[in-house]
Amino acid sequence: MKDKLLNENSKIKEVYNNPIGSDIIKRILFQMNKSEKYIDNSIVGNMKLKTFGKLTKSIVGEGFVDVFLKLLNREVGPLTEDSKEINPIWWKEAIVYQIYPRSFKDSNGDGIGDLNGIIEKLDYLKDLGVDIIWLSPIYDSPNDDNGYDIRDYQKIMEEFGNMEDFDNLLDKVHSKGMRLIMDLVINHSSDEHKWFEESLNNPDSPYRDYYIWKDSKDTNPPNNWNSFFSGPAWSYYKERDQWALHLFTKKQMDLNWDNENLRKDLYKMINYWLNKGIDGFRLDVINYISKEKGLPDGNKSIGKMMGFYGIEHYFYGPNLHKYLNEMRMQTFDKFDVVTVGETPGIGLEMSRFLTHENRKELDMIFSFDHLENPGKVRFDNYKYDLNYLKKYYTNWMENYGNDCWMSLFIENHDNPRMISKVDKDPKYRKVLGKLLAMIQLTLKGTPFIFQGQELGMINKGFSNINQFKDVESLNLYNEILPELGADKSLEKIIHGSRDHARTPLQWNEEENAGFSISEPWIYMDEDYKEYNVEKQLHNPDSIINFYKNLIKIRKSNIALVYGKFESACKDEKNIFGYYRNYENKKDYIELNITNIPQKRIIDIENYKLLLSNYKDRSKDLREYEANLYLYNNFDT
Ligand code: ISL
Ligand code: CA
Repeated sequence: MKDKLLNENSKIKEVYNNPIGSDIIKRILFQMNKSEKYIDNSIVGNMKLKTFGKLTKSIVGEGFVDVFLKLLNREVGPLTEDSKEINPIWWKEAIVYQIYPRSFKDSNGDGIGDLNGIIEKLDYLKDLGVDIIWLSPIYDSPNDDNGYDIRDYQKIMEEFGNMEDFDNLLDKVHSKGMRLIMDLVINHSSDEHKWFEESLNNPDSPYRDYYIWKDSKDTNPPNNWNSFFSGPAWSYYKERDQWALHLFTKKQMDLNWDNENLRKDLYKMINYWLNKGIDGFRLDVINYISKEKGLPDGNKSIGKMMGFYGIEHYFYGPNLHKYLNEMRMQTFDKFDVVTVGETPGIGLEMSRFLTHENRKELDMIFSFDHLENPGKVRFDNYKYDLNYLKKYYTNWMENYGNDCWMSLFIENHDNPRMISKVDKDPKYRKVLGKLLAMIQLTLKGTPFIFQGQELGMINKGFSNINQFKDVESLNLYNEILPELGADKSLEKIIHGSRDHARTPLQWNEEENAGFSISEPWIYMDEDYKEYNVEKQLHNPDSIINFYKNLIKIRKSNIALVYGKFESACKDEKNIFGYYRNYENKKDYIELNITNIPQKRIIDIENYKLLLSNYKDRSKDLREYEANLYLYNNFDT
């Protein structure tokens, strides 16, 4: 690799041909809402990196080229030729369902969901067609960030139950033929974790160096990095006369992965859970674990553009691949389990390095580049254009390769509901919910359904800042309040708050939506009276039943799992059409991704309709119409 190192005399097009370079350039263009045609332009393409740096200095600022080169020249090693065939394995065929335990089902009437509540509903999940359940964190935690701040990795959060309840849950999940994966939050721990307390207070502690400590820089924080949840990423502790790094809240302290003993302790803890028989992990912000040596200041332009300073020094850090491979060999690789890494900011090419089967790092990752339209961020008020989703998925379907496997998701506990992003008009809620299901369950990859998605849940009718619970929303509100004033600040929070996804699952039309006999821990509106599980299970035309049918079809139709993706109308706007081909089987998926009727592009005469979100047939495609066909022209 060494002879291929890029330097400041390299041309922009060479940089673009480097996998990491291509990801970063695409990311920047995305953030600026600029087309990739920029790079194809031969004047730009032939420009040397240093010239580009000089010309754009007023935009990208000092030092940009250096930072960029450092990322480009990360030792990532070559990838082998793409395999001809996909390696079949259980988790590629599975349907995953994400549970946010606090809001799934309350069994003991304290208004908070719990493990026994989940046990009560296992038959519901089984019946839906779920194969793997992913639990957001259930470990002991002071709940500064709803369990993503872990105090004790080997203890269950009291509100959720105890270890006996957990063992019981795991047993029941397995006895029903499903699997269970846990959330693993190891970029940081709670400041109430005993490691942190020791690291802070005891100079002789073996845990002294388990966190990222640094001296002041002229009485200021050690660098300009900021937290994802407002304010600086550093807190000063007088006990050590030093600052500790926290990329998230003040109570989520970043662990020092460069310390070998810390890594060993983490692997021990991971093996504790694997030995219990769980089936894998979702790894929280796992691409942030390795930070650049010396923790240099973040580039100001990148910081301004991304909204966060310092990110280029840890989102794809120097030892990331090494640590992931080491962790896998010490833990996961000894068991038959699946891992999926949550990796904000990681593009397709980097992702290939993280998930390529030969490299033994992660099985899948969550890429986030499809959750907002180009140039937009979560807190912006805009209507999401599904043409972008089509472009994003088409690119991944065509270029991710047979040795990597994609995770397919459009919602999780960190994002507003997808239906609300695309079209708030209630008359389209049902067809749109089904269209989104059709996309997610017919593409190549493992679908991750977030609780409530199967009901077509939408954003909540929040109207007052006091209704919000999420630390991100509350911190952001306080940060923007002085400049924007109360009304505008509230409006922004309402657009982007993670709390939209965190309200109780709507089970029936009884009080508190059948979630709890007491008032739930978080606000909920009246939507459950119409949109709830019980009602939908009884209605053959409901979104839930659409999901159920779709999952059944997928499971009996191997082309929908391993079939090759073939675009049917790549360049036509407003229609998303594709085939899934597998030996002599072929499916065709036809989607109108707008609320305006569209002319059909592919003649469907020889196709047999398997499922549609409209009852009758028509010549043109109606608003958000979604059809799944089987090609009917084979003899077998
Ligand atoms: O919301 C974000 C920043 O504004 C996202 O970048 C998000 O924080 C990121 O996807 C990481 O999320 C995960 O780690 C967080 C936790 O709050 C989220 O719930 C979790 O999914 C810190 O542990
Ligand atoms: Ca409870």
